[in-house]
Amino acid sequence: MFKKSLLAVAAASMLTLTACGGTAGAGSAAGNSGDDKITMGFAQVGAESGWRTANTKSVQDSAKKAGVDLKFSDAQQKQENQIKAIRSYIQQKVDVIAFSPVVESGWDTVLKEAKNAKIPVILTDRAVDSSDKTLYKTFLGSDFVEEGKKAGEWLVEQSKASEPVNIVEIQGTTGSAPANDRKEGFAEAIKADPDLKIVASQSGDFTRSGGKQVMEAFLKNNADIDVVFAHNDDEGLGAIEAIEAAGKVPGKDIKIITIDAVKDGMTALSNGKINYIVECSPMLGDQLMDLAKKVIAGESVPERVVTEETTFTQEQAKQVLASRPY
Ligand code: GZL
Repeated sequence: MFKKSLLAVAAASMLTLTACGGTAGAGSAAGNSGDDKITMGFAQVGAESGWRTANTKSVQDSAKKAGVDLKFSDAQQKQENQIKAIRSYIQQKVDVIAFSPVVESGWDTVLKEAKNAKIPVILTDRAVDSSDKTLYKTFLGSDFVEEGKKAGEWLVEQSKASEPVNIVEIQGTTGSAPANDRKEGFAEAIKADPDLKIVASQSGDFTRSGGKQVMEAFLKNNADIDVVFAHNDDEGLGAIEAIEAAGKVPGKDIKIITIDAVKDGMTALSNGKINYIVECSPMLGDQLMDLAKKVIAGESVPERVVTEETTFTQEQAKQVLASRPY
């Protein structure tokens, strides 16, 4: 709406200028209420984890702060719901569409519809595997391969003694960019130490209940588990419940490495139940609104904007826990 009213104002002003040499105000020439607010359609994955909740809050708070009119939808982790939401934003003629694709593939058709409607799309948090880079303006989010690598590198560093280390992996949502890339990065890093072996790997769908169920199965089928690599804190917290129910001590009998660094994860880390967390920042809202304004104004934006992130040991978690914003 913002972009269209701008074009309408420009056209009308040209007419006005030609007709009477004056310049019409935005409101009167475009025939709208002079509303120069940007309207963004945001199709969120769902509310599956503490990370997602923090990400939703960041997007909503930043939209308010930036004066962006935000239309928001929660897809309950279903791709068809995200596609429906994007189509409804196209119908509503929003100025820009932003979304976090729940899985990497199956987006070309709906993204082509947005392109044909001349509505720019910004990918935030997760990426798509489309070969057509003209279907979106930019990607804002983490380097998930790097996150998986950091998790694996810590384990290689910790496992000096040359004895077999049995690892079970609780993957994120099947087909999602973070699950694919974290798996890749972790496997790449642990190749450095042949004693480190992934003996089981299954998706917990980035949820606490999923992590608990998968860990219960791992404990039943694997007598000797030394390490859990969970693709997010929520799965790691579910694994802790299963490990304790099995009478073992999480963080000691079975070491746990996770990714995200949300409050509940950092609390478990500072209490010694998790051993290491790789940060994945959900606070993408401000950068998203800034990119949206640039895209609508026709300014060039980087193809990819990677977020700054760090890692936490148990000691570091104790120091920063109280000041963590989410
Ligand atoms: C990562 C994000 C992942 C988080 C999970 O950027 O897509 O999805 O790691 C969340 O906690 O569910």
